[in-house]
Amino acid sequence: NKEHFNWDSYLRETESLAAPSQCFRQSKIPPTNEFKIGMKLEARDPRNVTSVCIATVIGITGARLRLRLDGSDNKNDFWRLVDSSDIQPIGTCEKKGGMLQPPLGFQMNASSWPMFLLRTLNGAEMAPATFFKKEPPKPAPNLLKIGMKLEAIDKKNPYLICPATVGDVKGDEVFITFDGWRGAFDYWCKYDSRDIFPVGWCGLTGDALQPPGNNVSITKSSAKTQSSPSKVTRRSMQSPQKTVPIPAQRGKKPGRAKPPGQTSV
Ligand code: MLZ
Repeated sequence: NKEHFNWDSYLRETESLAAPSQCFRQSKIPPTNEFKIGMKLEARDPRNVTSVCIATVIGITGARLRLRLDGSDNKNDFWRLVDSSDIQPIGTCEKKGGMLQPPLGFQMNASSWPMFLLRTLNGAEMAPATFFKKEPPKPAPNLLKIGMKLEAIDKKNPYLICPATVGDVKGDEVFITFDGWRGAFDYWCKYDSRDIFPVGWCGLTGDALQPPGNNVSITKSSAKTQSSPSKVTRRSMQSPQKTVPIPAQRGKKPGRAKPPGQTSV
């Protein structure tokens, strides 16, 4: 199941087009990730977005950081791009007249927060300001179109970036459908979401792009489609665009024609 996923052949096999990079709120050249594990920074609490908390870098993946809020548990890790506006150097909050807050679910008595904060920051390795990159601007209008391919974060498994297709567009909202997963992970988001990336993003950042699932047909953006009842029932229920079944193995090369195998994690 470690077959290498290749966008070029996948786009060809699915007769689909990659969404141009201007569609995304991502820098054309991904920001360099200079962070090191153990470094501390300030981060907006994802579960309580009015709070700015202390976070520790506990993992590095491509242009993203795996973060854990100090004083929280290990079940609520989250991932942020190094050019996310949700993170900033230690001291930023205070400089702006704000106060660092305990994370939602702070594991100690609330009264011990001031001392906890002091001890947490004392002797901590703080990520230098130069490691934080400027968030790219919003692209002007929504240029994403139904059928375009992209890479998107699986919100149910946010460490995963997966091949996806624009399933629908309504104004500034786009419906992200995950190739080969029968709609189970699909979601609506704004076109300028930081969770969606152009094709090739993971290749550039070194993040691992998941292969598509093999649960359903490949979504195809071209108009032609077959629709015998058996094929129709295999279609992704939430995918409005035309689909074709995964081609059967061609010739003698086993597995070449179908999308690379995926792991059921
Ligand atoms: N193996 C896990 C993760 C699936 C990830 C799908 N991403 C679009 C599961 O089956 O739930």
